[in-house]
Order: sequence, then structure tokens, then C-alpha cells
Amino acid sequence: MIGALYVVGPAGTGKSTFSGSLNEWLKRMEFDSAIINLDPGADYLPYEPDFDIREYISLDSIMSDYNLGPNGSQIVAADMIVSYTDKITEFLEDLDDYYVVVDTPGQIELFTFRTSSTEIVEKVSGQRSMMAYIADAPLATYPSGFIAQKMLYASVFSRFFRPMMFVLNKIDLVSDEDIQEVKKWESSPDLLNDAFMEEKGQMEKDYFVGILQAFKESNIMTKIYPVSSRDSFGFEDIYSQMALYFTGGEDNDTYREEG
Ligand SMILES: Nc1nc2c(ncn2[C@@H]2O[C@H](COP(=O)(O)OP(=O)(O)OP(=O)(O)O)[C@@H](O)[C@H]2O)c(=O)[nH]1
Ligand SMILES: [Mg+2]
Repeated sequence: MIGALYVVGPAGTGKSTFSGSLNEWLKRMEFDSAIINLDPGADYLPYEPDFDIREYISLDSIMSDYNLGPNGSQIVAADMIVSYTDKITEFLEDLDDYYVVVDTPGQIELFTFRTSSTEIVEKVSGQRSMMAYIADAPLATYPSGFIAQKMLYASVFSRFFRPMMFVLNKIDLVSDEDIQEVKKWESSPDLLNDAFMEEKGQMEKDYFVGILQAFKESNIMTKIYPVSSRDSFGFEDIYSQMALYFTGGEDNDTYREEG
């Protein structure tokens, strides 16, 4: 395996769609790519997984075996994933030249906030691991929505300490002007400050100045990756970042332009 990209984020932001589209895009560019589903609770996936945790973990069986409701069984299921990491590494054994995309459980807490998740990443791909945090573009066009998602991104980073991309998904639902605006906030916290004050008013000032200071000092504002997983748009930059990290850029200009 060249490297694994773990796709994380809140429920419904498009993790599975992004995972499937990225896998397809990599294949279209003639890279070897495989996709792993680590969501035991997925009823439907918008792609055909090459490795599927649902073959080993069944939510229905957990519910009846442990007498649990849907939320409790999701947590047990998430915690069981770590017992199957040897199956995943077995699956990866022959995939030397592959990029691997890993779709994670629906709710962010089931992966990011379980103790076993860092162990899963370590066992499956160790240093060859990166994360893509999938944010919701329509929410990010509000300063408060952007900040809230950045804070969640920071909390994912705190857990895994791996290279991460802040992916703004569903950009087909927002205007180009809005995307440019979000990009400006990312590059200039002072503009974000002004936008936030306009949205929320001066009353929040003390809170926000502190948060912004933390963002600045922790270098959490770096770059955003706008994509539409629905329209398969924006994946060149995602790939470039993966190639840069995993291969030092060696692979970087070998993909062929589409069209
Ligand atoms: N318009 C638009 N819709 C999208 C995009 N990506 C995903 N969606 C839609 O968003 C909804 C949720 O997508 P999923 O890929 O299932 O999201 P998820 O984060 O995997 O969701 P859970 O695993 O259930 O938490 C679906 O209706 C997708 O079709 C996109 O780029 N644009
Ligand atoms: Mg999903």
C-alpha cells in the first residue's frame, strides 16, 4: 500500500460519497486504488467496497446478542472493529502500489471518539496514514458554521495526529463567491473575525478572540479543499496532497488530465 486516507466527519457530510468518488477518480487516472468500508452500520453504500467490515460485524446480531438499542449497538460495533484489523492487513498484503480509501462510521463519535480508533489506524497503516475531514460547504458559508467545523477538525487532529485535509464537500450547493469567501477566511483570520462579528454581534467578542488566537497559534488554518463528491469535482488537489505526503511528490504529475 502506498498509503491510506481515512475519511472522517460528522454524519451526512458525504464521507461515503466522497470515498467512492475519490476511489473512482483515482482509477480513472489509472492509479491502483482500493476502498474499505469500516462502517458496520451502513445500510447502503454508494460504492462497491473491496473490503467490507459488515462481513464480520452485524448490527442486528449485536442488538439481539447484547440486548441493545440502535445507539448502544453502534458503539459496540465500532469498538469491535479493532478485533478485525488482522483481516484488513491480510486484505492489504498484496496491494503494494495501491492508494487505499477508508470510509469510517456515520457518526463522527463512533470513530474519532472511541479509544480503539487510534489503534485501528496504527495497526492498519501506521505512518502511512492521512485523514480527510469532510465538512459541509453550505454550513461553512456561515462564519459560525465554518468555525464550528474547524473546531471539530481540530478535535479529530488531536486524536490522530496525522496529516489532515479540511475538505469542503457539496460545493455544488454553494456559489463560487461563497467558496472564495471561505477561502479568504481560511487565509486571513482577521477577515473571519470581521465576518463572525457581523453575524453574531459584538457580544461574542471575548469568546471569539480567544478561539481565533488558538487557531492562529496552532496553525490550524492552512488550506481548504473544495470538492463536489456528487460531481466528482476537485479531486486533483486531494490526490496531489496524498502523493506529496505518501511519495514525496514522486507520483505527482503522472496522472492524466481528464477529458
Ligand atoms: N449535492 C451534493 N450532495 C452530496 C455530495 N456528497 C454527498 N451528498 C449527499 O449527501 C447525503 C449523505 O451522503 P453520504 O455519502 O451518505 O454521507 P456520509 O457522511 O457517509 O453519511 P453517514 O455515513 O450516513 O453519516 C447523500 O444524500 C449524498 O447523495 C455532494 O458533493 N453534493
Ligand atoms: Mg457513510
